[in-house]
Amino acid sequence: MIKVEREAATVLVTIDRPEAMNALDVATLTELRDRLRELAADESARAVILTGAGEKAFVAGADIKYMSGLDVEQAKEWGALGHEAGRLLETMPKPTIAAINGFALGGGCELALACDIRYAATSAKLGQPEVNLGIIPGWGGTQRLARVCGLGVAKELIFTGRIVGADEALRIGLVNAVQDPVLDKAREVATLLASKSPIALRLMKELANRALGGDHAENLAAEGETFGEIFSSEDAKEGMTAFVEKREPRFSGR
Ligand code: DAK
Repeated sequence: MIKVEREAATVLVTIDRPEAMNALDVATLTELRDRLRELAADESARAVILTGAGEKAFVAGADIKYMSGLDVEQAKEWGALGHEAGRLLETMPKPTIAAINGFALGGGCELALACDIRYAATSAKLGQPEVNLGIIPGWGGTQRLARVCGLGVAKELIFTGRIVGADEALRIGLVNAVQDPVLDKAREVATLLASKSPIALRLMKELANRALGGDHAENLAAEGETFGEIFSSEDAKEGMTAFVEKREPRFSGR
């Protein structure tokens, strides 16, 4: 099951399937996709944290027992559902933060990779062990791991299926920071982000998502255009006026 808890403008989404180390079956992944869709459209939610219930796992992957019975068409549908959840985390117009406790393997690591920012507990263990099952990462792992850690690191990890601990994950850039309790760190940053202009955050996320693909010159032109347009927002006026008046800004999202 998926728990959604609001704390002011931040939202904590918890994947809670303790009997299987929070591994994702169809019901859990569908529920996660549906909750993420709602949060993407909900303007009162300004930052989203994704975590796994309990101490042992963020998400131990796609449910292997379920996957073992799939035929080609069913596997493609299963892949598409995971991709949809990942794209929502990656493109929803607000920051998404993975708070990784324990195992984040296979589809679990891929969901974390789809988030904008990743924080890990010292207990975190991350990797793409699909190769050991005779399959490949199917929810973005062959693409996003390379975007986050570089192609050489990504190829080593997906080819070998090697699991890395929190310290190595930090060293290779797979996570942004390691801290216990990891939820405190995620909440602190989510609260900070929720206090910033949601318009600026949305536009920065859109532009940053283009940084590693497409035409560089076009992407820079899009940045220039967007930079100009943001000057029509109340938040831009408020931010710059507050600086001049030596006070804290109050962003309305308009
Ligand atoms: N699926 C189903 N059940 C799982 C599971 C998983 N991924 N991971 C753990 N469990 C279940 C165990 O079966 C066990 O259940 P019972 O046997 O007690 O009923 C329970 O959780 C506790 O696990 P263990 O007894 O094994 O606990 P340990 O502490 O000894 O070990 C572990 C924890 C996480 C190291 C171990 O459970 C493990 O290795 N789990 C599998 C990890 C893994 O390989 N994850 C990657 C899954 S593959 C695609 C779409 C998606 C994907 C690929 C392609 N397309 C359609 C293209 C994604 C693939 C994956 O995510």
